[in-house]
Amino acid sequence: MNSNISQQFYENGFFSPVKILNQEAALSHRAELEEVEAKLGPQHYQNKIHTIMRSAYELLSDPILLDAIEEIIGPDIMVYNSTYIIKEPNTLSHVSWHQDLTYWGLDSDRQVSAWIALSPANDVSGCMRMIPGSHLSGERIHVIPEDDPDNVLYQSQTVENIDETKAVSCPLLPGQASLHHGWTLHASAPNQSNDRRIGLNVQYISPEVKQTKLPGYSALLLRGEDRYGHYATEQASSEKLNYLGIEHQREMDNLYSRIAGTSG
Ligand SMILES: O=C(O)CCC(=O)C(=O)O
Repeated sequence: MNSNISQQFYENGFFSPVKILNQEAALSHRAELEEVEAKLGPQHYQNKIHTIMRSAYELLSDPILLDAIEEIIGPDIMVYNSTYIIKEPNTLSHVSWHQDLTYWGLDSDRQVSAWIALSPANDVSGCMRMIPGSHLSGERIHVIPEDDPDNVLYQSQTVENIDETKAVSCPLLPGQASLHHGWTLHASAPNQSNDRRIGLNVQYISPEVKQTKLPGYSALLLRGEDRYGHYATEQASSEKLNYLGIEHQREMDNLYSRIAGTSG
């Protein structure tokens, strides 16, 4: 474990890579996801996926990852959301330059996002790119382009005129993760490889952080204590695939897209 995670994170706005699992273990998590996809159809961008998939919960609660998160936001850790972000081989799917906190409705930046690779993420497959230090300048203006159907983001929100010569790629092997701050400018290009680019995106918060846009959102305590009670409680899936939880997961997915799918 790298002891200067927090220092680098707050200096650069991201830290990468954190080595969580070996490649074999990561590939078995990929196989679990692909089994679920064979049963339920595509799982790209399904929010709160850890409430129906045990594998997603195991990944996001991995102790090595949580140790890194703890270095950044302290000992009380909740998971606010998890979603697979999947770019199919040789597709145009991409993510424009943006800052997460612009549209999440959180009242504090005591949060961190992790992106856990389940397949190789690199410049060919469209790994994440970050602008170092961009979190230090706070919120930037986002525009909503008329037409960008291949943009993964709900509203294709985009910060324009980024000096891409400053961008740093965060390549990851399966089983590695990157961590980024909610004000860090980041983006990713299309997947030009012949394999799927699969990542589990996880948002961790400290329990004091409030969601200010819509009531009723839940979160799950992973470590430490929740002394605030801002969130409805939720259960992690105890089964490979929790069929009984699907309806609730879909409701929460819908609520999440109403919260995060509008700016402010
Ligand atoms: O999956 C990607 O390429 C981008 C993900 C992203 O924007 C995020 O994790 O905040």
